[in-house]
Amino acid sequence: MSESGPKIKSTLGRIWGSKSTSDGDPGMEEIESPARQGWLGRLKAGLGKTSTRLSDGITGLFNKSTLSEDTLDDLENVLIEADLGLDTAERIIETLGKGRYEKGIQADDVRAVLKAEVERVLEPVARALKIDDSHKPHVILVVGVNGTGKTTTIGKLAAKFHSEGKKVVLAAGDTFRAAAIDQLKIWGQRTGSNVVARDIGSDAAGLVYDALAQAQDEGADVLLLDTAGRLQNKEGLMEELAKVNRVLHKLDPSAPHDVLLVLDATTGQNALSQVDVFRERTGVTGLIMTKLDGTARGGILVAISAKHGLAVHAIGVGEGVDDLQPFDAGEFAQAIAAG
Ligand SMILES: Nc1nc2c(ncn2[C@@H]2O[C@H](COP(=O)(O)OP(=O)(O)OP(=O)(O)O)[C@@H](O)[C@H]2O)c(=O)[nH]1
Ligand SMILES: [Mg+2]
Repeated sequence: MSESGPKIKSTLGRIWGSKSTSDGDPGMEEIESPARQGWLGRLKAGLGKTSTRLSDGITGLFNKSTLSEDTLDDLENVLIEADLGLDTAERIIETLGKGRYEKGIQADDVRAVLKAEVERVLEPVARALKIDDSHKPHVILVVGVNGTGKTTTIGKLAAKFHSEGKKVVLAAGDTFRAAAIDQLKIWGQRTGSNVVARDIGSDAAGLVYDALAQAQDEGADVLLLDTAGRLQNKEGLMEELAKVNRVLHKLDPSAPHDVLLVLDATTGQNALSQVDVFRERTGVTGLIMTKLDGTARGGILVAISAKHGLAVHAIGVGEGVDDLQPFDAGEFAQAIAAG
C-alpha cells in the first residue's frame, strides 16, 4: 500500500494536473509525456475499428470528385452505422451539401468535416469531475449495468484523489457478489483509502448510510459509493438505487453530489438506452466511458452527447490504476476521424 502511493502520485499528478478542480478550469494539461502518448495510442487503437470503418467508407465513396445526392445518402448510412447518431450524421451531410465543394471533394475534406462536427458535439460535455471542498465528504454514487467497469473506475478515481492529498473512503455497496466486496477492498489497499463493507447479502442502503456516517466522522473529502450492476431484475436494481439516494439525503440533504454512470464502449447502441434508463431513474449527473482501449464502438458517445448533453468526465483506456484519463473532445474527434 505505502509503496504504491508515490508511484500513483507521480503518474497521475502529471496527467491530470494537481490544480484545484473547483475553479472552473477543466483541469486538463497539454503535456506530451510518454504516458500521455501511451494512452493516446491506446485510445486510437481502441477506436481503430470505428475509425477504420468510417475512413474506408469515406474513401470508398469519395474516390471520385463529384458530390451527388446518392453519395451523400451513402455517407449518411456509413455515419449512422458508426453509431454517431442521426442528428450528427444529418448535420455532416448538411455541411457537405452546402455547396462549398462544387469544385470537387476529397475524402480528407469529408474527414475534416466529420472531425469538426464530432468535436463540436463533444466540446461542451468534456468537463472534469470537480470535488467541492465544502462537502465533507463530497459523495459520488457510481452506477451502471454489470461489468461496465464501475469498481475499477472507483479504484482509479480513488488513486487520483489520493494523489491530490484527499482523504478518500470507499463503500462496497455492491453487496450482491462476494467478489465485488473483495475487489473494492483491494482497491482500497492500493490507493490508501478506507473501505466500508458488510457481509454479502446485506442491505446496500444500510451499508451506504454507515459509510456516509463514517466518512463524515473521519472528515473525509470524498466518498465513492460502489453499487451492484445486476440484481434479480432491473426494477430491483433501480429501487435499490432510489433507496440509496433517500438514505444519503437523511445524513446530507445535498448528497449525492455526483451520480456517475459508467458505460462500456464496446457495447455500442445499448449504451444509449442505459443512459435513458439510469438518467430517468437515478438522476445521472455525468458519464465515464470505459474500455476505449479495446475494440471500442466509441461513436455512440457522440450520439449520447448530442441527445443528453451530460458531462463526460473521463475515459478508461485500460485496467491499470492510471488508465483513467480526462476526456478531451479534440483528441477523441481526431481518433474517430483519423484516416
Ligand atoms: N480494457 C479495459 N478493461 C477495463 C476498463 N475498465 C474496466 N475494465 C475491466 O472490465 C472488467 C469489469 O470491470 P469491473 O470494474 O469489475 O466492472 P463493474 O461495473 O464493477 O462490474 P459489476 O460489479 O459486475 O457490475 C474488469 O476485468 C476490468 O478490469 C478499461 O478502461 N479498459
Ligand atoms: Mg463492481
